Amino acid sequence: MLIGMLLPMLVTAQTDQLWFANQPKKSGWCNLYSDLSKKDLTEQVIEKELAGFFSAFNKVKVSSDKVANFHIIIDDQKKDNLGAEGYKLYGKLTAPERIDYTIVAETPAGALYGVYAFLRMKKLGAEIPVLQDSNGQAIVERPAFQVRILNHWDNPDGSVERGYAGRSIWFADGKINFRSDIETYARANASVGINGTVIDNVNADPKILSPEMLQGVKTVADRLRPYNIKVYLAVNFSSPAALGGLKTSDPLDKDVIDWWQKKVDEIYALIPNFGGFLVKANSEGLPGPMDFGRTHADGANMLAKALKPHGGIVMWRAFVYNPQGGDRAKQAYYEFMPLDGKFDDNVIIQIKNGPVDFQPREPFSPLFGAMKKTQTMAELQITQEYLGYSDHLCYLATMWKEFMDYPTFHDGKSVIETTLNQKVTAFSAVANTGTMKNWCGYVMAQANWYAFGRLAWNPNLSAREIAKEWVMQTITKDEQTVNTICDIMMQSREAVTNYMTPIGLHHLMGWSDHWGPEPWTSIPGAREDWLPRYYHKAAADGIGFNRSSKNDGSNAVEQYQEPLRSMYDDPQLCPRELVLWFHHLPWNYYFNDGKTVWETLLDRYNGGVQQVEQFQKTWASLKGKVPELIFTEVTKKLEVQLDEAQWWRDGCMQYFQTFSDMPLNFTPKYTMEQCKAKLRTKSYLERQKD
Ligand code: GCV
Repeated sequence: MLIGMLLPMLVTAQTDQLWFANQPKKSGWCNLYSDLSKKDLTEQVIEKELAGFFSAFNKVKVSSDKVANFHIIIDDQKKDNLGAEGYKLYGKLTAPERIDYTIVAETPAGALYGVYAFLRMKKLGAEIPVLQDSNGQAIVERPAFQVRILNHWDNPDGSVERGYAGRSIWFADGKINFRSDIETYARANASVGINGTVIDNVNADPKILSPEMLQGVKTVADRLRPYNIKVYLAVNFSSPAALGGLKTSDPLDKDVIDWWQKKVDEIYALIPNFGGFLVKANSEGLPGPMDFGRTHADGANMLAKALKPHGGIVMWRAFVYNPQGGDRAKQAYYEFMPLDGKFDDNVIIQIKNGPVDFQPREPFSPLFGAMKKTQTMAELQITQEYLGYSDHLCYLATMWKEFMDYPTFHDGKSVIETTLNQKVTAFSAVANTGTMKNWCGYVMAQANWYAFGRLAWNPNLSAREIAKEWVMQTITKDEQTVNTICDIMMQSREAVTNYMTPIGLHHLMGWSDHWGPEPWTSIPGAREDWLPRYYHKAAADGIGFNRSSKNDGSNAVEQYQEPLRSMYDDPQLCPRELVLWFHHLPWNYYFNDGKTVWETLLDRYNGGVQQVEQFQKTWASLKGKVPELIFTEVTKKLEVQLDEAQWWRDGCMQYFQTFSDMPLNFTPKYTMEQCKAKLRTKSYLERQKD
């Protein structure tokens, strides 16, 4: 009992240390014998990690049972087929009370991941198998994806597009200027298996490729390399003209091809392990091959050919839409499907999870599985652009798992399976880091970074398992408290969806800053597909976007494989959670549970608010059981979250009521006028301050 009470106090709540915060006291001894050469920088990281964990650490020269009790074996023969980043981990009883550990890998990177797995298991109190002989059941792990990569939307001036945790961790004043504690970032990534980072915004500044900037990028690459993290750059397609002074950036122009080739060679001379390019082209006003009458494939392949001799790849984004194109949700499919099979083998098409834009809930993008002769990868968003910024507790792994595991009915594969078994495999997410001391602006937002890495390594892990791992490493190991926090985390995304955009509503948020409810927005001259009314279509006759095949619907359902197509096409069969995504329904339309659309909306909006109230109560019960710093931070953030949940409910339901003319069943905290004024008074930039 006494121990139980003391435990939380022993925990140091250094949330700037991310999931290394809740470190156990050092104990035990480690005499490390390693096959890795002393000069290997990864070897140095391994030594540092082990020395930080054990109370006595030595390097030994002989792998003898008497001396070494921790062995790192590099398996040149590749007997275990571990691949470039896999590892095998086991313990062996070598004397009574003495277990020696062995990590086998083919590369230093594999050994590094083995060490992080060992440390994680030790910290979680998990059993490392102890073998009688080396043929027993060791732990053998290989990452599911080759490229497990963060996308930073950081600009050279130090701002972060959709960043809610301060300024850029990479840039300031037009130059590279990374956080002095960047090793914490590297270590955190490596510990969950993230092995790539695109350090600049996809809305790329051509200057990123200037010689001065590249010198800076090299310093970043050098710092991350020991942690097996490669640097990639997002590039602007018009760089040959904008930076190189050429007359054109046409991908079939010989001078343009030469320019890119020289630029790529220049990069590799500085950064031999450079990963490649990420490209946003012909999207949201950015230049691209279509400006020159060429295709996405022409553009991507031209860059791919320049990178190929060095082993680099091109991640070409499929986030494209234009106001003339009809239903925005259909456009990426229209543009990319005709190009299926036309991309080089070091090009991979990077597709956002949903067909619109990282909304709290979307169906999966129909491109997954449909592009059968093209390599594809998913792009998730860790930064909570549409999910309450770094103010709302919203554990995203449940959303990602829903997406990843969804059946596409293409060759019997789930969404995520359609991106495996390719020559190049990758999994990406938009980072939520910034200069704030705790990196993410909210300790609970760190869990999403952690979860992305873990899922990129192993998509079969469950959201709850990952939450548990994270809580135990970050907050507490007390079982009951861990479970309580996990319960909140597991419900949190559904709560956010309920009070923001339930049953398939989407894009109701504020103009430009994407914060707060603004279904009423009307900006003179604005693109229709940037306004909420384009998406909710609330009117006297009902609400929702008709994407069905009937009654002049956009027929977006046709982009899905049967039986999904028929299921989405019928409002009674369509999952309730997506029904207003695919259907425009009368306010008094009855679902088969006997509730109308209006009643269901009331239930969900009220339910979301009540869920946050419940989170508050549950969290309050943890006082004294979690570190005070974290207790206070979450308490304060939940107050903000509740207020904003009420704001969302009040704003949306009172606005919809102007069309439905049906009664509310709650007393709003805010009038319509107050809902609108709130948006104007609380500045988004203010909230971004460090
Ligand atoms: C980086 C959305 C965001 C933009 C972002 C874009 C993209 O539109 O609001 O900030 O730009 O997606 O993913 O390219």
